[in-house]
This record gives sequence, structure tokens and C-alpha cells, in this order.
Amino acid sequence: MTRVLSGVQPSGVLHLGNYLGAVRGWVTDQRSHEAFFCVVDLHSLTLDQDPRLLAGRTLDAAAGLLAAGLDPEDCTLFVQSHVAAHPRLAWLLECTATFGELRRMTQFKDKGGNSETVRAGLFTYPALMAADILLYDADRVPVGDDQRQHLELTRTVAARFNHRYGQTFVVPEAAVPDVAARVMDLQEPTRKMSKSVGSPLGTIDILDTPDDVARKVRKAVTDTEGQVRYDPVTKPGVSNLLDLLGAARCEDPIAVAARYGDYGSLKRDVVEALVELLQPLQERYAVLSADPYQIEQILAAGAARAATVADATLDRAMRATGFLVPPKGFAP
Ligand code: AQP
Repeated sequence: MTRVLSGVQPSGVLHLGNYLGAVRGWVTDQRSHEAFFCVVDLHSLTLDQDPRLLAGRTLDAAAGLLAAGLDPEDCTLFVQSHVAAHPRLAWLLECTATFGELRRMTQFKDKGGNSETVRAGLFTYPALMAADILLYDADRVPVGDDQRQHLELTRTVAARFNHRYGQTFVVPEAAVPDVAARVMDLQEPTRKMSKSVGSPLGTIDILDTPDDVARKVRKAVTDTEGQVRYDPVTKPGVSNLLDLLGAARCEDPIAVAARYGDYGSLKRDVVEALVELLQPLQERYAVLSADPYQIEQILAAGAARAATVADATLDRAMRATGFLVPPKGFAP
């Protein structure tokens, strides 16, 4: 059975971009693949985090994934920092990737790559992401469009490592969805919807109430043309609304556009479709979040399963690199 792996940062509750661009596909993947999904808490430290909130946000992210439909019977769900092999393999991969490759990552540039005070981890985290993937011999990595470049780097690094030290890693493929691969910010529709960048009015969280959804969609930036057409280059705001409606109702956004003559009725239907889409997730989230202990148990079992696979891959990579590997039973 082929393997999939993907992850989400605990930088807040999942937003519509996370759900439509990635997590909705994970729910399908878990039934047809051996699936590993993680809350990538180590990645969140690339930006400032409040230590009083991080653990709670990690649990919230896990509850969001379970509410979205991940089932611990069908997949392994865990927290990245609970599996020590991740940062250990990341070091080997930092020493495989080059400075020039990391410097070209657009996410680094977008998040302040020119500043002297930016965290070194923001520069090197694509190597940690490569470790997340390669540890599980993942064939397929379902991600939104924004992660394509990191996936390409993972493939380059895996191939280079294999060439230098002998066959060690599976070289993975990115799996980007056909619809909603890049959900845009409602206020700045040329920028992707994001938890860490952008205004709260531009991002729809999966836990937003119907009133919140209606307010945000009503205020979504469109244009002055007044004509509903799907054209992401010249009409990014309207096209984003069409993408959202198409993704929520599983329809092609161009076909959706043909049904509307004005922005008002389009926005009304976007609200209705999103409220309908989010309602069952919110009901499941309410039940799950009432019992955080149960979520911790799911994550602990997931980490134990994940560590078995990850430790074996790390061991293979350490041996291939030439390190003195300690005898079995040695606990560092
Ligand atoms: N706007 C988006 N449209 C489609 N897919 C998206 N993803 C993220 N944003 C969009 C996909 O969701 C998965 C988890 O992403 P993440 O936790 O790294 O991203 P985020 O929620 O957008 O969080 P941040 O804090 O804003 O981080 P950055 O700016 O680094 O993305 C991934 O598969 C991602 O592709």
C-alpha cells in the first residue's frame, strides 16, 4: 500500500485554505493509503509563539483534524515534537541541502527573509519538512499549492542523499488538489489565506459562526467591473469566491460563474454553501474539544506508531552517512 504523509501547523484553528486545499483530501487518502498526519509544532517556532498557548493550540489543531474527518482507526495522527527522529534527521538534511537552495524558498522571502532579526529556523525549516516526509517513506504528499516548492526541495535533497550515500529514501510526489489548491485571502485576494499573515477579516476559520462567515464574505474585496467571470489574474477577488463556492459544492468554478449576474447573489450563495460545509465539522469539534484527554490518548498512540517507522528510517540514514550507531537497547 502506498504511503501518504502531511502536516499542519498549530498556529490557530484550521482555516478554509487548510481544509479545502489539504485536509479534505487527507480524509479520502486515509482510506486508500497507509496514512500519517501530524501537527507540526516544531515548525510553528519559526515565528513568535506564546509558550502559554502552544500546547492548547496543538490540541486544537488535532481536534480540528479529527473534526474534519481524520479517523485514528484509518490513519496515524501524531504531534511532530513527540517523535524525536524528526529534528535528528533534519540535521542530516540541513547538511545535504545548500544555502542557495534554501535562500530561494519564496515562503522565507515572504515572511521577512531580508530582515537581520528573522529566526534562523525560518531559513532552515524546509529541511525539517523534508525530514517529516522522508522519515515515513511517503510516496505521496497531499498539500496546497503553496507547498509545491518545499516538496520540490524535498525531492532534490532525497535524490542527492541517495546519490551520495546509497539508496536510503523514497523520493515523494506532491499531490495538489485540482480545486481550491490556493484559497486566497478575502481582503487581499492576491495573497493566500493564512493563519500567520493577513487580517482576521480575510481568513475564514472552520469554527467561524454563520454570522462571522456572512460578515467576512459580504466584506470580501471584489472589483468595480460588476460582472461575474472566472479570471484569477484580472479578477482575483471574484474568482476566489467562485473557487470557494465550486469547492464547497464540488462544481467547476467556470460553470458556477455562468449562473450569476451580480456579486450580491454570488456572495449570498457562497455564505450558504460555506455555512452548510462547516456545520458538521463544528458539531464534531464541539464534542471532541470537550474531552481533551481523549485527544491526548489518540496522539500518544499515534506518536508510538509513528516512532516505530521513523526510528527505522533514521537508523538507515545514520548508518548510510557513516555514523557510529549505538548498540540495540541503548537509550540516548
Ligand atoms: N490558502 C491556502 N489554500 C490552500 N491550501 C492551503 N494550505 C495552507 N494555506 C492554504 C495548506 O494547508 C496545509 C497546512 O498548512 P500550514 O499549517 O503550513 O499553513 P497555514 O495554515 O497557512 O499556516 P501559516 O501559519 O499561515 O503558515 P504558512 O504561511 O507557512 O502557510 C498545507 O498543506 C498547506 O499547503
